[in-house]
Amino acid sequence: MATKKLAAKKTVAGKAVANSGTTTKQPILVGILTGSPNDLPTVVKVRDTLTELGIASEIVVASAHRTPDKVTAYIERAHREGVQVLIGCAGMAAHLAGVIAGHTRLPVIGLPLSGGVVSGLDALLSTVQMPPGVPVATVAVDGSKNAAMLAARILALKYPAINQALENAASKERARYEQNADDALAKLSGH
Ligand code: C2R
Repeated sequence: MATKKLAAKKTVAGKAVANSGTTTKQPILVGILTGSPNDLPTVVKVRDTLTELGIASEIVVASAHRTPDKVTAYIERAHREGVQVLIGCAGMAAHLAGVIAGHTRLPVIGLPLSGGVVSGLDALLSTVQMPPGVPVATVAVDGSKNAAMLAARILALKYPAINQALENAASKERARYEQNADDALAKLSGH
C-alpha cells in the first residue's frame, strides 16, 4: 500500500537557503510520523509551524503497532532522501517515537498526544522514558509548536536561513507578548 503523506507547500528553506522566498519544490528536511489519522488535527500544526519557518516537511500516517513495516520503510526512505530530523507523534501507548529512534541515528523528537483515559500522561511517559542510548527529545503533551521549533533549532545549526527565520519569529513573538501585556495593563487601569 502506498504511504499516505501530505507534503508541506510554499517552503523556502533546506536547499532553500539558496532560493529563499520562492515556492520551488524544496527537499524535505523533517519527517513527521503519526500513529493515527485521528491525530492529524494536532499534528498538522507541527507542519504549519515548520512551513512558517520556511522548512519543508511531510506527514506520514504510520503506526509502530498497526503498520510496523510502513514505519521502517519510511525511515529507510527518509535516510535515502536526506531527511534530517524525524518527529514521532502518538497518543496512548505511544511507542512510535521510540521505535523510530531504534531505527535511525537521526535526531528524533517525540510529540505525545492527549486523548484516552489519562489525557496524554500515558503517551508522555511512553515517549519520554527511553532506555539509555536511545534518546527521544520529548516535548509537552500536544506541544505541536515546540516539536516544530525544536526541529528548527536542530536544523539551524546547519542552515543559516533557518537560524534567521527563528530569530525573526522570536522578535515577532516578543513584540506580540509586550503588546498583549501593555493592552492588559491598560485595560486594568481603565485606559
Ligand atoms: P485510533 O484513534 O486510530 O484508534 O488511535 C495513535 O497515535 C492514537 O493517538 C488511538 C491512538 O493510538 C495511537 N497509536 C500509537 C501508535 N500507533 C497508534 N500510540 C504507536 O505506534 O505507538
